[in-house]
Parts: sequence; structure tokens; C-alpha cells
Amino acid sequence: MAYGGYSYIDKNYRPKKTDFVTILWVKGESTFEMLSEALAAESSVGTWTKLATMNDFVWKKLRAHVFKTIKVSANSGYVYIAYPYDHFDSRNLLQILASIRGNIYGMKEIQELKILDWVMPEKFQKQFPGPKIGIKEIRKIIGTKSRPHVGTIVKPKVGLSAKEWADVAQKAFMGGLDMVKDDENLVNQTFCPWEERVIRTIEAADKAKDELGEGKIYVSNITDSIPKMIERIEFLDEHGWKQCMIDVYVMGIAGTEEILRELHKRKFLVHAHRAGHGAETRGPWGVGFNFWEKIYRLLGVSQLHTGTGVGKMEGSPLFIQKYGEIASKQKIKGFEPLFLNFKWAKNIKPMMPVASGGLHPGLVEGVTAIYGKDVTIMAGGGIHGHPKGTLYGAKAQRAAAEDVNKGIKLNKTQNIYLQEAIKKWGYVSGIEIKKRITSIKKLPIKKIAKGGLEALDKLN
Ligand code: RUB
Repeated sequence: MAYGGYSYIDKNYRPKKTDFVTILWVKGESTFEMLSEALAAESSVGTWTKLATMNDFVWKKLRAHVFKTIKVSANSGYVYIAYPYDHFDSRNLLQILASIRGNIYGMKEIQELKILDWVMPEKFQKQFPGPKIGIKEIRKIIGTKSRPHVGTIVKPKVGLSAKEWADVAQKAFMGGLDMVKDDENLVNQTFCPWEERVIRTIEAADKAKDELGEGKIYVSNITDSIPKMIERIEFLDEHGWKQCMIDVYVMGIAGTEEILRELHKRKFLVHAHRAGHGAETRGPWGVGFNFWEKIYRLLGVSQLHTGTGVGKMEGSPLFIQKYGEIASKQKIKGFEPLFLNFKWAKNIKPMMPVASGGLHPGLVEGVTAIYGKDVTIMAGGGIHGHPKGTLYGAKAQRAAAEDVNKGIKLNKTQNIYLQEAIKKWGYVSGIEIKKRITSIKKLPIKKIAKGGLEALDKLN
């Protein structure tokens, strides 16, 4: 089998430590073998026809190798591709993206294509900073050793005035939440000017810090053009507040990298919202969320939204657990063909995973069953929709984190505000969630994979 006159399938090839590896799901109009060849060719050195300009250096040193395949049907399956280190530019993620996540998505014989996971060699990772303020430093800011952090997104997501917004934040802090944040689509609208909101909320956070003797995190959304973001970073820094939020997916990699350079220089805690990622991470087209997640940790955000497993956004507990591991662990055990074994370079510190979307106090135990205790649990509706309002919603959520930390089941809580929240929204037991994850892990994943990506998606 050959594509454009060359064959890239080489089942005897063993990926080197310095290779980049991707695993893809593909379905198309050609045979599976031809699709595999086409993917490797177009994403590395090849094209549709034989070239008079091809030489030994290009072919032997730079081409991609399809070193393993799992055939599902005559025209679909999973393809493992290894790329030699020298194929890529130095410290240039955009060039890598244009290769491994580039032209292949536009080839007309391809109907479904998803990069399920990827591995970047340690040698490559070492060129990047990773988080400067990671889990350890975040815990130091708040003053916690082990309990999960809890926070809120002020709601309604847009519409409150700066004063109203800061008043809600104040109640949330005073109720015991560790963190308050803007939603992904609030920046500097006329009804809620960013600077006024920031000044008022810093005041609220400082007051709560003094009165409660606890550290607080307040991340305002600075997402905008680069010059405007820089202005906002300077403004925050001048006001002694080294924390902010960015919408990493909509900013793109170049924008994120550029702004992180400035934020790292000033030692900021960087909260990363992933709004928009679902446009390419769901269904049989695009990439798995883990593809982007690895890039965000590499570039050095401090905390990143990684899903809930029990809330309103997609993602089953097993997938979310894996995203949690990618964020907070140094070594990740594979679950092929969905997740590959992966090891972070020593210099890439752990980042805090953030569970957010449809959460409420009764779900805190379920979330920690997925993530463990190194997680920030955010709730908007689940705080401000509490029968007694924001202050008591915050108290309920904090009580849930404290109970979970002590090993108290939330349906046995003594906290009346938490009891009220559970009465309104219900409770999900951590044991149930753990059982669900264990039962999926025991499934014959390789056999299920034979049913195609659709069958694997049912685990999500
Ligand atoms: C969900 C998320 C949203 C919601 C949460 O995104 O965090 O910002 O506003 O609000 P993701 P609520 O899946 O990326 O974490 O708690 O009211 O659902």
C-alpha cells in the first residue's frame, strides 16, 4: 500500500523517546490502509504524488511512521503515528499544530477524524515553562493543605452592574468560598466596567481576607486584544492583585503564549477558562480535550477548566478523571485507544483542575470521587440559587468541602445550609461515582474499540 508513491506504514517501527506520537480515529471513503497512509503523508513530508525532489534525508529522517493500527472496518480504524523530533521547529507549537492537526482535516476522502491523544517527548517539553504558580503555590495563597477549593462564578453571567457584581462577590467570600470569578463572556461591557468591577472586588476580597483570616482568589476576565490585555495586567499589578482569568481556547495558542509570557514575568496566578473547546472536542471530528489540555499545562496556566463528570457539561466521570490526572499528576496511565501513557517533564509543575458547570453543594462529594482533593469546585447557579441566597449558598458549598475533607458523607452532614441545598438539588454519592469509574475501567476496552469511535463515545 502506498499513498503518493510512498508507504508510511511500518509495523516494525518502535517509536523513539524523542518522537511525537498521536493516536487518531479515522473513517473515510478509501480503504483504512490508504487512509492511514494519507494521514501520515499529509501530516509529515508527503503529498498525493511521487516527487522528483524527495531525497534520502527527507524520507529517512523526517517522515512519519504508522507503527500500529487497529482496523475496525474496511474503511475505518485507529492509527498510531510517530513523528521524528527533527521534523518540527524548535519551541514552535503553531508549526506542530499545522503538521499534526493541519491539512489532514481537509482531505476529501476523510469523513471522520479525531486525534484522541498525543505524546510530546520530554526533550520538547523542557523548552516550555509549565505553570509558575501551580497547585502548591495556589494552596499557599489560600492556606489549605488538602481540602478541595470551592468558588463561584457570579451570576447572572452578564448584566449586573460593577457594584452589584462586587456585592455578590463579597457575600460569596464571606460565606467561605476560596475563589470568585467572572464568567467567560464578561469582560468590559458598558453596564459593568472592568476597572470599576476590579477595584470594588479587590476591596471585597481584602475585607474578607482580613475578617476571616483566609487567603482569597479573585480572577477577573482580561480576554481581549493583546494590547488591552497587557493594559489590564498592568492595572491589576499596580493594584497589587496578581491574579486573573483568560479564555484560552478563543485566544488561540499564539495569544495565550504571548500573554502568559507577561503574566509569568509578573508572577500571576492564571485561571484558564476553556469556553469554545466543545466546537472541536465532541463527536468524531477534531481532537480530544486532552490534546489542548496538555498544551495549556505546557504553556503554564495555573488552573484550567477540565469538566465535572456530574454536572451540566459533557464528559463522563472516567474521561474527567483522566483530564484531572493530566492536569495534576506527573505520570498518566494510558487507557488505549482513548488515552496514551504520558509522562510530564520534571520542570512542568502540576496545574489545578477546575470542575465547573451545573454543580451545587450536593455534588461536591461526587466531584472529589473523580478528581481526588486537588481540585477547585466552582458553582454559579448552585450558589446563587440557594434557597437563602448567595451567602448561605457559599456556606453550604464550603461546608461540603470541609465534610468531604473529613470523610463525612454529605447526606449525613450537620450543616443546615448544606442540608437545604441537598433538599433542593439532591446528592450524588462518591461511592456511586467510584463504582461507575471502576466498572468502566474493567470493560474490555480494546473489544469495545472495535465498535468504532461511536462505541467508545458511549463511555463518555
Ligand atoms: C462551564 C463553566 C461555566 C458556567 C458555570 O464550563 O464553568 O462558566 O458558567 O456556571 P467548563 P453554573 O465545562 O469549561 O468548565 O455553575 O451556573 O453551571
